[in-house]
Amino acid sequence: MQNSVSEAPAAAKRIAYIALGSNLASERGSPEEIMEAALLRLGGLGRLTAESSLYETDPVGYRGQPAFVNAAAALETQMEPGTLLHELLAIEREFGRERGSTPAKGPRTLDLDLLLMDDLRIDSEFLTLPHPALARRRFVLAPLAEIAPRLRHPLLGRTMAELLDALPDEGENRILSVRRRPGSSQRG
Ligand code: PH2
Ligand code: MG
Ligand code: MG
Repeated sequence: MQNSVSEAPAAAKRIAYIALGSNLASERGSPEEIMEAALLRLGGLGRLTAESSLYETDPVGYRGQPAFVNAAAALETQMEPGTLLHELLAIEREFGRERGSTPAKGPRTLDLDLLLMDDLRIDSEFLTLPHPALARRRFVLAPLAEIAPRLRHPLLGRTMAELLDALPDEGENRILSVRRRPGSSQRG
């Protein structure tokens, strides 16, 4: 079809997988309320095709902090990876995230990590895809395997369900509880 207004080809749609985490209340409410609000907000960036349950998890890396609430979401978007990352960082700030004044891996109101975008491989100063720690962290893999069990890791060649099975459910990687949400399921 001819189109005299815009001749630029439409950008490809990709599925981005995003990890969410919170272990600090803010004026937006408790970590659970922050997660619900953040999932709604992510829907403003594209089409949310799947949202996981909420996972209560032991803190990994920096022990002296409250348990986290973690989740994962799949977002269909035409944004380029760098643009999407920029948007995720802006949403973290909207939700009261302060970088710099707080310890690395310490308590946070909202953490949004870009895990995968289709099978893109990126290794830049700002963004690494797939996320390098993805396969080591149960708090990331468990919600991700819930929404995308058959999704294959572009470098490791194994599915999310297989990678999760290979991780011990003990020590630092413990999941304390799982709370199903009305929106949680595999979709699309
Ligand atoms: N995030 C961290 C450090 N440790 N532990 C859990 N359980 N969940 C997280 O989201 C998390 C963490 C830094 O991003
Ligand atoms: Mg993180
Ligand atoms: Mg982060």
